Amino acid sequence: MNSILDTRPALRAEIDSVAEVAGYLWQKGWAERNGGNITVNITEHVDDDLRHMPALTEPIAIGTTLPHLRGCYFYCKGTGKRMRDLARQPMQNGSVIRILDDCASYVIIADEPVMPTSELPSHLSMHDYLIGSGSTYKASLHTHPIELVAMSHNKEMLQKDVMTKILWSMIPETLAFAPLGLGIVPYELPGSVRLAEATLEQIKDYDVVMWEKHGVCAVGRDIMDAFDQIDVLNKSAVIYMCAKSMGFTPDGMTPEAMREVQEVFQLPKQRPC
Ligand code: 2HA
Ligand code: ZN
Repeated sequence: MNSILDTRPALRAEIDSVAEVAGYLWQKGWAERNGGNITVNITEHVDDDLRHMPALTEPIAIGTTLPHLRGCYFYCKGTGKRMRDLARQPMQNGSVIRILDDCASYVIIADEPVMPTSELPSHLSMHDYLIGSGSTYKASLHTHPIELVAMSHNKEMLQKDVMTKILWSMIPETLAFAPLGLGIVPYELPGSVRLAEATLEQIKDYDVVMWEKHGVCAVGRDIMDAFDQIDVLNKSAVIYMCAKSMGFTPDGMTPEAMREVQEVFQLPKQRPC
């Protein structure tokens, strides 16, 4: 079967990267069954042929109105689809959608009418915010990283920036490569507009947010960047958990050592160490 990727190497490279990350999510045990979702803004790769491509579906409501998304195109993981399948066949387990002029609905254009992720309201709300704020970020990723989610089952950890400071202090790289830390979204129903709204508030200040007792959601320049930020944060969660299971609470790097990393790496300092 023909694919829109056949004649578009830049778009193919983008989708190959999505497939690569989907494989990592499965290997890490962060993507049981259909867990997690990915959306990437691919508008920059859209040519006239794609723009005029007939829709495979009737218009479908997003559930919210997102004014900055008019005429944008997204690759979206399919709802109910498995990351481990997407890793091999991204265009059978995801699809490309076009946002319509009402900014409140979309159609699927390629390759197959695979319905997009159940978390579409959250993902598209974040993309709308990113475009509106002039960000160059293109990707959004939701996944279920085991140790980070375990930490969210504790009230103290859910206080603003408590988890961020613990995770930063486990290893210098986490501070360097997830320099905005981890925002917190109190528990909301998966796929709900309430979850989307709460996520949006946090994504203004953080690249990665914790959905309490569920998973994390990250935005990034591309899908690899979003994945890397979650990966370094979860690495710290694993170190914290290993120390705890050896019977002690880890000391963590000192505030001075962390401030030195912030200075040397010239990191943004919205949150003091
Ligand atoms: O797509 O992870 O939050 C499956 C989910 C919903
Ligand atoms: Zn989920």
